[in-house]
Amino acid sequence: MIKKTAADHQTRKPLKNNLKFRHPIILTIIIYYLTSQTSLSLLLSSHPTPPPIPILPIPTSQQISWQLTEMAMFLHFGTNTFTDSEWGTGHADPSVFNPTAFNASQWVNVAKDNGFSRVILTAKHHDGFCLWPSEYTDYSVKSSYWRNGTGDVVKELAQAAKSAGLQLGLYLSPWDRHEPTYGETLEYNEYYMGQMTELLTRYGEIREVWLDGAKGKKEKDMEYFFDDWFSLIHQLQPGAVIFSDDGPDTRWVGDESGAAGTTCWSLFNRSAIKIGDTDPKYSGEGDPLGHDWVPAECDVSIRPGWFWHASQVPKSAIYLLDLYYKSVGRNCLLLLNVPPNSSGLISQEDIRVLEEFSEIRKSIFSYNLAKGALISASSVRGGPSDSHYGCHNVLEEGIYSYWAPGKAQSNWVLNLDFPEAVTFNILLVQEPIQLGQRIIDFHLDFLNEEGEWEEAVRGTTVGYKRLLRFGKVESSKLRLVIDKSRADPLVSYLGIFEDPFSILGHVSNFSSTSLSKDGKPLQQNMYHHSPSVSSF
Ligand code: FUL
Repeated sequence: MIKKTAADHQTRKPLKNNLKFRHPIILTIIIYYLTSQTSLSLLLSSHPTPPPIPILPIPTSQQISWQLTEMAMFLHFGTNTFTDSEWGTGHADPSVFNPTAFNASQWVNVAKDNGFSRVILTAKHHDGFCLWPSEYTDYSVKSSYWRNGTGDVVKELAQAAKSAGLQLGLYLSPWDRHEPTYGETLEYNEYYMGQMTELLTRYGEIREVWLDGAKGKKEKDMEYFFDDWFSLIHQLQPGAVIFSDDGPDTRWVGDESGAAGTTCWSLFNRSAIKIGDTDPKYSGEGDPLGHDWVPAECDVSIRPGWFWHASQVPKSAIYLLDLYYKSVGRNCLLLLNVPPNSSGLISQEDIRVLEEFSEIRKSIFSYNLAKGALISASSVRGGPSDSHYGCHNVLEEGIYSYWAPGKAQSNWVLNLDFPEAVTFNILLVQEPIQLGQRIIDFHLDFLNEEGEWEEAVRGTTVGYKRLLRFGKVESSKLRLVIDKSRADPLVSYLGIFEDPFSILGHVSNFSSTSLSKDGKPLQQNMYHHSPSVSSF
């Protein structure tokens, strides 16, 4: 009989114990390896790594839904359309308002067919004329000949937008040059809130309320009860975002040219701004140290004026493309004004430009060249096998899937390897803004013919969407490098495109002309505000 030795017993012990007792160094090495991969918990339990902690401030669900719409169409329409003016005096006879071919469905279809998911109407502009039959004044459509005084532009637009599945926004001008109570603080605030209540309770869902601080220089002084207005709006229309110089939900970008700063944070300090007295640089760039989430909206008109004037022509599609890069491509919403004419329709020359603009965008952005690349990352949150945060996510459109690097890394790189060289001049980067805006500095490198990394473009801030244009590059290897970030950077979408339309440095040459029906350039007349008044 062979006697079992202590050593024999030891060999039958599980490997774990064996190692524990006989090879503590090996065990230490294994534990070190597992923990250094930050995936120990994943290996021991089958739970995935949870998402990173958001970095405050973060957007509300209304702000996210607003941002996802990217482009809205502004509709300036009213007595000014018929009197060839911009800032009506408030004394135009209501009978001038008579759009003989009015058709709100045409407006909505033009918007929808050309990529706009929201329309915003001047329910009341500074002249005080109301496009709906307000009970608080006679200065409205009910005193016009249009539809024998029974018409309601807001109602017809609301119905048309609803049937087409478009969101509706309304502009109710605080400055009112007709209303006799204007200047009496309490009375006018009551009047304004009464009108706001009519607009927000009669026409179904309103997704944006737009108000500004514009006012002529020598006009009556008065205080607006903004806090009361904002509370009322949120109470009556919880799904709406409020636009003003300081938000609360979306801020004026600080100019009316349709362009944001090349650095553009959705972070902002509302307390730093007074409505009607903005600092264009602060509003255009936002504030990396801001405590409030208030992304910017870029309002601009397709024509020189906000209202339709027979003498004016629209900007060119190439000019609008430039604006798109400078607004949507800089983390903002583009609010493009397309003023209906005096017959009550959007003019054919504007429609032609919008169609061309839409075709151009489709032809540039319909194919993301990055989809043909093999993508790898410097690290992945949860380890290389955690598919929740893998770099493949950056090719899935939208903001809800994203690449996240491993925790506590100092270099953040996404590599793109193409089977053969690609030619491109546009970079698109998106962040999952629901987790906060993070990226501060980034750049794109390509491997040049000498086999060296060369910088194609460098940028500051990403946010919801960042588009960068640069000179054409041909290469089969690229890398996106995040140089600086407020927290671990997250990338939800990465795009590489070729834009044959934008000739850098030449875009503004297209700004003053547009093509007429016969293809001849039309001359654009710049509209100037009357010298006695100033625009905000
Ligand atoms: C400004 C107004 O003064 C202009 O007339 C226009 O409505 C523009 C969108 O906002 O504040």
